[in-house]
This record gives sequence, structure tokens and C-alpha cells, in this order.
Amino acid sequence: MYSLLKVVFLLVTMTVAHNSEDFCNIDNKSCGPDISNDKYVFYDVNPPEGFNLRRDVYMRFAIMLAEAHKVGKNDNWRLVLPPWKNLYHWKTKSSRSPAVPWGHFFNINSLKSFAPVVELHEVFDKTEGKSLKIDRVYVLQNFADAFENGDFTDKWEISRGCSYGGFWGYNNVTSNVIECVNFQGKISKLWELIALHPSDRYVMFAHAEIPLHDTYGTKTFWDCRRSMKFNENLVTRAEDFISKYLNCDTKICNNYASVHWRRQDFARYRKNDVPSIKGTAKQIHKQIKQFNSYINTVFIATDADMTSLRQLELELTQLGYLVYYFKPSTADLDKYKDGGIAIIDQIICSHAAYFIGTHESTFTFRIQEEREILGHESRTTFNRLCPDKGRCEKPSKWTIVH
Ligand SMILES: Nc1nc2c(ncn2[C@@H]2O[C@H](COP(=O)(O)OP(=O)(O)OP(=O)(O)O)[C@@H](O)[C@H]2O)c(=O)[nH]1
Ligand SMILES: [Mg+2]
Repeated sequence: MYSLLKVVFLLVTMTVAHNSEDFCNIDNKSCGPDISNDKYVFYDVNPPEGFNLRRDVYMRFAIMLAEAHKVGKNDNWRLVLPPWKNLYHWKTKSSRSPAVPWGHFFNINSLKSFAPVVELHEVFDKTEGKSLKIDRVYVLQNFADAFENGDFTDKWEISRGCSYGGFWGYNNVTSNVIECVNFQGKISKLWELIALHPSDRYVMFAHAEIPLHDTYGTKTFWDCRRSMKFNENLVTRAEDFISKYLNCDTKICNNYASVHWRRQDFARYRKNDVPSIKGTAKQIHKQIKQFNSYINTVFIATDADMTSLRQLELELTQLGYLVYYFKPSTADLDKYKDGGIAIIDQIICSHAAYFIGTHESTFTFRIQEEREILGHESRTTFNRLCPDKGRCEKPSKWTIVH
């Protein structure tokens, strides 16, 4: 009788399910109403934050959940991957709506091999009707004084004066309870908040960028980072480009250098960290010659406008280089969207013999991590562009731990 009911339920949900492929396969055990004890952590990030900081926020939550499961505590909690919607840097129309699931950018099975994660559409598949009521939203806020009495300590307190209405732009996701919390310190302290209301099943954290990693750069950190494999379509598109234009068919190439040349807001507001266009070309030339004077091919990943990029190309061409960049077609943009194009740029940079990044750009940090995972020598990875004049600190080296 029970299995008959289950089949009926499955058939019903097959017709109303709305996952990314718009069907719910009867063989897929995750389909159908949720009869488990599973509970769900949702999160949302401050809207102006970019894609690459958001990837780090994901890691903090994924590690929090994975560590709890490892020791058999809170092991009925899953992490809901917040859909990607209207990021500030995504200017192309086709990239702005609708929300994009994580599977568009990442290999979900690989993410699942590290942490108990689910896409939002998987949660929807299990809810009755087409709406989701979150039991409680904790809106995290910074303490007014992070260093009270001279110390930075991990702490939280229920506070007031916040609001939240985002829910990634979905108006069928709601909550009746919004709680403000001043929070600072390790992310695992969020379990203390969750424990306040044991009957809550759907708990959300807004401003999830506020809690920090419990530990940074450990083996667990790298295990999680390694599980963030890109979607296979993006890898294939990037590798086809590398093969066709940069003449390399391996993951570690020895014949081209790559540069992440962050412009836009960096060029406007961080004049003390980033060079002029001429200065950029000079530094690329100098670093490549010092590394391997036979390299005469440079791949540029950038968010610069076309005029600046052409200027840099001209400078480098005059210095004797063959210059490449990934110029997406309209079909590429429709298929991969701005976020996917940026990942293709990152993959091409990660295979290069030598990499030069932009100081304190999380986009650059993610390329450096990718190169550590591929097994490049660290000296080929932790290199940066310096300002034309003045001090130029060495980049920090976050090397892989196996
Ligand atoms: N395609 C492409 N897009 C880029 C490149 N550099 C920056 N972008 C875009 O601009 C965004 C930069 O924002 P973040 O991902 O936050 O990285 P960041 O701004 O360098 O680092 P923060 O200082 O932490 O903000 C990326 O997510 C891309 O959308 C690039 O080389 N290629
Ligand atoms: Mg940014």
C-alpha cells in the first residue's frame, strides 16, 4: 500500500515538478514529496558581491555541513545552493534572467561528493504546491565595534533594525520570521543559532558573507576546493580554444603565458595597486623574459573595455608577442552566459605555463587555486601586476595541502 502511494505521489509530482530540465524522472530517488527528516540551510549574499567571493562563501557553508556530517552531528541538514541571479558584473542581457542553477557552472555530482548539497529546484520538487515557506531567516549584521576591548572574539547576539526580502528574486519563497543577528567569527557558530529553534526545518542566513572560515587553507579547505569542478561544457569549450589557438592539448601547457588583467572598478578606485596600460605591457614582457624567453604567446583574461584591450594588445604586439583573448560569439554568450565566459577565461589562464594576476582580486585567487590543483610549480602562479610607481607587495602564496 505504502509503495503504491509513493508511486502515485511520484506520478503527481512528475507533472508539476519544475527542475532545470522541467521533468522529474521516476528513477530519480530525489523526486517526490519529502518523507525524510531532512532539514535545509539556505543562504544569500550581499547583492553587490561578485561571483568569485560567492564561491568562497559557498566553501564556508559546504565545509560547515560536511564537517558536521563527518562527526555524525546535525547530519540531517543539507545545504541549498542559492541560484545565481543578476550579478552586478553580468551586463549581457541573456545573463541577467532567469536565475541560473549551480549546475550551469559546476559539476553538481562533484560538489555532492564533498558536501550534502542540493539545488533549489530539487527542494522545490519536494514541496507541495509551488511555494516554499522558510521557517526563519537570520539576517546577519556586523557588530558596530569588531574589536571590543581590543580583541576580535567570535560572538553573536540577537539584535534589531534589519530587513530582508530577496529570496533570489522568487516571490513564491517567503518567510514569516525575520531575525536580526549581530555576528562575527567562525561559521560553525551558526549551529548555535540553528539550535535555538529545534523544530525549524528550513533555515536561512542572509548576508552569509559575514561568517568566516573556521580554518583557511587546511586539507579540508582544499578537498572542498577540489570538489568545485566546473561544468564539463565549460571545460570543453576552454580546452577547445587552448588546443586551437594556443596549440596545447595538456592541462599544464609550456608554451603560453596568461594574465588576469582586472580593470573596471579596480582601474578606477585602486590606482595604487594597478598599472597603466603601457605599464602592464612592460611588466608582462619583463616577467615572461625572466621566466622563459622562448615564450612569445600571451593570453589575456580581462573585464576591460575593448578600447583598452586593443591598446594593450598593440603594446604587446610591438614587443613581439602573439596576443589572444576569448571573444565570445552571441551563441557562446547565450549558452554559457557572462558567468560561464568568465570561467572559460579562468580555465585558459589556469593551463598556462606562467600566470600573472591582479593584486587582491578574488577572480585571480580562484585561478591561482585552480593552478595549484593542476599541479603547476608555485613560482609560475603567484605573480602579480604592480603599480607603475611605488611599493609592490609580494602576493600571498596559498599553496595546496593534500
Ligand atoms: N570574462 C571575464 N570576466 C571578468 C574578468 N575579470 C573580472 N570579470 C568579471 O568581473 C567580476 C569580478 O568580480 P569578482 O568575481 O568579485 O572578483 P574581483 O572583483 O576581482 O574581486 P573582489 O575584490 O573580491 O571583488 C567577475 O565575476 C566577472 O564577472 C575576466 O578576466 N574575464
Ligand atoms: Mg568584486
